[in-house]
Amino acid sequence: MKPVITAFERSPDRGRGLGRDMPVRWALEELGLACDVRLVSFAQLKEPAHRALNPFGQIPTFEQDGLTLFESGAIVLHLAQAHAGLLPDDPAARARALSWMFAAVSTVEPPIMELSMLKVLDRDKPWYEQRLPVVEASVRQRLADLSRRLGDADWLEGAFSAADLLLANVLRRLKTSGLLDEFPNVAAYVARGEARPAFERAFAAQLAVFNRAG
Ligand code: GTB
Repeated sequence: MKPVITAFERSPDRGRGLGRDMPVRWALEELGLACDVRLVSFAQLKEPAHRALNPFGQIPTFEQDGLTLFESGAIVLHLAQAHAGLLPDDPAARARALSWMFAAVSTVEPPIMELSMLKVLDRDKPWYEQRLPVVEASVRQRLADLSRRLGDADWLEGAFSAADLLLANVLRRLKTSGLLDEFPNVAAYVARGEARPAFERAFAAQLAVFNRAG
């Protein structure tokens, strides 16, 4: 059976592909797997039927053959383990790729999300101008570390893997911040990810949802 994933009926990012359905869509496209997408409203997210799929009442979810998953990173990992093509065959390289997958969602993403949320929610706060450079500095530190590690490599562990997919997906959120431009090799890494045909198809699919909703 085709998997069913959930995505926002009307994404607040206005089709910029910043919702967490994006890495799942991207992974499915990389693997050449079709899926059905069930669109949910904010109200539906918090209803018992959706909470049965994701206890936190969030997108994305993944259902296939009786298996229900939540957390975009876990869904991408499941797909990468179940199908060849998104993780190295060599056990050590595979384990290193997993380190990077966890790093993407638990070490790199938190300061980036903090920066996004600060800019969206707290611009009017009296402490905003003091807090902004502090959070930007923590993002900049992660970018500097990534830049040093990446060097002139195209991808983290040889060929493109699920680790690059998750990391590039997380870094995309910085595109309008100006911070990525300070690290040209990291900016080029993100651009390489976005240039992949699978990314382009996934991006177009989520944009079509936004355009359809008007
Ligand atoms: N760690 C979880 C995962 O990776 O799956 C996080 C899931 C998550 O945060 N889902 C968000 C959600 O369902 C949507 S993606 N939120 C609804 C709620 O919690 O009630 C986060 C998101 C939302 C909006 C934008 N945006 O507008 O730019 C970007 C990202």
